[in-house]
Amino acid sequence: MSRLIVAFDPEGEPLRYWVGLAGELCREIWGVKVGLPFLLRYGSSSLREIRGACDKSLIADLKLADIEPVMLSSVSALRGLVDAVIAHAFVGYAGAIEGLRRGAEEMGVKLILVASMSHSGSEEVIDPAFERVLEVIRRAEPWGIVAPATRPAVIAAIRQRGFTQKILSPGVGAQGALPGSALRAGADYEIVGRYITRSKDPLATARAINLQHQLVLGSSGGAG
Ligand code: BMP
Repeated sequence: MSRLIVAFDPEGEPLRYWVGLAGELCREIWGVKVGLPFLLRYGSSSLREIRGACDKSLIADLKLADIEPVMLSSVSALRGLVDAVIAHAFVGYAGAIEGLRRGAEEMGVKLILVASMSHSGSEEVIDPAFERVLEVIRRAEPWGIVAPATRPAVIAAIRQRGFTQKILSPGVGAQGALPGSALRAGADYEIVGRYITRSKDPLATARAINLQHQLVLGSSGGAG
């Protein structure tokens, strides 16, 4: 099973470019992550085309950070189109993540919460509240947690505190972390965007990352 999630962050390409890329990469990836750049450009119905090209996990990276009913309204708009949504945990449990967790579950959408981010500014506001953010995540019991490949110690700290959820790590490639480094620290999946999507040969790059993952994990980490 591949541990690679490819991030589709468009810069003006036509949708068919991404649909083609999804098909090309499908055998090499665990899933595709799309965010606001993708959804605002192509609309949520475009997700059906991505799914048609590659029936792997589809994650909507909405980075939700709002009151419960508004976050639930966003998730509901993507119901049946995606497998999971990403929300910020720093908004707190009461009135926000508590209801989001319950509502997402009722809609059959997995919830992934951000514990810490990959850019350096995460250390300004989010990381000083790390323990409190983790407390929200502990109460919510989401399916997955986002933690940065750029700071593997954060991933290790989450594992040390006993979290058994899937950890998804962005920051590999374009942001400097080496393929395999987040898995080594305890992550389950590495999220890779530009390093693959802007490379001359995305398929070869994805294969090379999977090879690196196999080296880190042993034979269980292969493509599929
Ligand atoms: P890239 O590999 O091109 O740097 O893209 C990283 C992807 O992961 C982007 O889609 C971004 O929104 C996402 N991401 C991130 O870079 N850092 C975080 O802390 C959380 C993210 O979701």
